[in-house]
Amino acid sequence: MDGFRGEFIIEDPDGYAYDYDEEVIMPVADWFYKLLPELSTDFLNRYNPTGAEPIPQNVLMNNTRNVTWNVKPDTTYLMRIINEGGFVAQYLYMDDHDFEVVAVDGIYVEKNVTSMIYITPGQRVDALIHTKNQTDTNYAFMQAMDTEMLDVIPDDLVLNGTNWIVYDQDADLPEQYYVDTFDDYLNDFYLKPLSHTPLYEDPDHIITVTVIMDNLNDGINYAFFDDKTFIAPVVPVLSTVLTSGDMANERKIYGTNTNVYILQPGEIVEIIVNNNDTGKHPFHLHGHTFQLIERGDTIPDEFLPQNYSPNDSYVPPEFPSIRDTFNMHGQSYMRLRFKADNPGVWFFHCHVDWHLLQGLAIVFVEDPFAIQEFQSDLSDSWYDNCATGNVSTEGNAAGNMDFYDLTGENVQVKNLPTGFTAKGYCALVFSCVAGVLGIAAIGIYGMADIPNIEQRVLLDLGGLESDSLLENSEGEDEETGSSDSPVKRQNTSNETSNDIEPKK
Ligand SMILES: [Cu+2]
Repeated sequence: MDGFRGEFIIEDPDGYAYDYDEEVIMPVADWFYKLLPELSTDFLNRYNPTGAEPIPQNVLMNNTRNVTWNVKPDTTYLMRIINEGGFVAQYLYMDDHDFEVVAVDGIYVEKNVTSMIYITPGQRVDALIHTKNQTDTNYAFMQAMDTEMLDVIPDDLVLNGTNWIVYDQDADLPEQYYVDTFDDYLNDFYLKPLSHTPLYEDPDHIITVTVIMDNLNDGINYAFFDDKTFIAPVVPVLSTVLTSGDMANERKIYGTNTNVYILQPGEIVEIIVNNNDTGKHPFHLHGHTFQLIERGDTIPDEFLPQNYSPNDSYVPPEFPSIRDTFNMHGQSYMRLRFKADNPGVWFFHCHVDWHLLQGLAIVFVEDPFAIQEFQSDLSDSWYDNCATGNVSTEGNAAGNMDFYDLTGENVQVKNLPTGFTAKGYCALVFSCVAGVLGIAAIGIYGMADIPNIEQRVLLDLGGLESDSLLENSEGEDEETGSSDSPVKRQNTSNETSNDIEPKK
């Protein structure tokens, strides 16, 4: 997020599936003026109990602002769009030009023409753009933040960026281009892979998890899958796989908060993610692409989360959309399937970096014995890195060679206590007593007689010299102990009453 990044393009050895004339790489990102260490310290903090994410200040295209993309007329460009940002998804749209989406996350799809692309952090979209057969007009190429992901919209936030498709470098650059709605973006659920890979039917292994954002006893707002937030183990999971021998397929050795699921070779895995949070989450899986079987609609905040119900009749697409980062709507759910055909240790996590910091991750240990077979000899750099970082490379999640002994593992802090603690009861009792005393005091004061009432009325009506009353009323006030009677207030506004000020 702080800018140490570049684009890594893997060419198809068989050549690109669609014809084009020229290729451009167009990364987009959000931009925070402060660096991550400072932002994350303020974010994961008891003084931010709601877990409000830091808000970026700006949007970038091609790592800058106001890009001029010089084009040739009547040319087909392959634009590789990558959201390299850490948090906010973006809408992309152009004046009088269309995107022809041909691939997402490295998966070719049947051509889809759209005027608007929605791209979350971690997603990649390949689109063909045909330039016009003219050379005298330039066009705006817009990017806009998905403001629904922001808790607040500060005044200084730049919500969109204007870039230009430049046919003539001497011609004017137009003003920004407006759209009426952001609802018309291409829905990636309906993208049909060019491979026509059929639906994986009848999953062998169903993993159901629920996303929850909640506070632990340190007051920090964490992200959970069910009741566990991800915390990195003392020993990297891959090291535990490689040093645990026959025990490598036992989930327990990977620790309590590593959120490990063991996958068997060749099985069809279905992940059902229920989102009990109101925010959107772009979920990303390493080592695989997955099929999006079902995605629930957006549920407005005022309604309860809608979890997946296996009893609802539903027919998945014949050729489901495939990619490695799917966006899940707030308070909704989605179902993903993949085949466990790639042994490895694979992270499944939200691609919003803030949510990953909060612990929104699962680790799949896929076919651990195959990993031992194929990868038993890691490179020197692996061991060097671990040594430099003082990270142990053997043992269970706690670094113990007795693999069932997890003493010393990294675990989440205690839950916030449910209900009242002793301190809470004390505070409640004292608050009640103070409240009762306060009401009683008002009652006693309100029922009390007002001394010298007739004289005071006369004074108000100008029928009495104030001195004669003041002598009296001071004496009265001392008796009742009250120094704040309404009558005296009236007197203090009287020029002749300065002599009682010190008493007030
Ligand atoms: Cu998230």
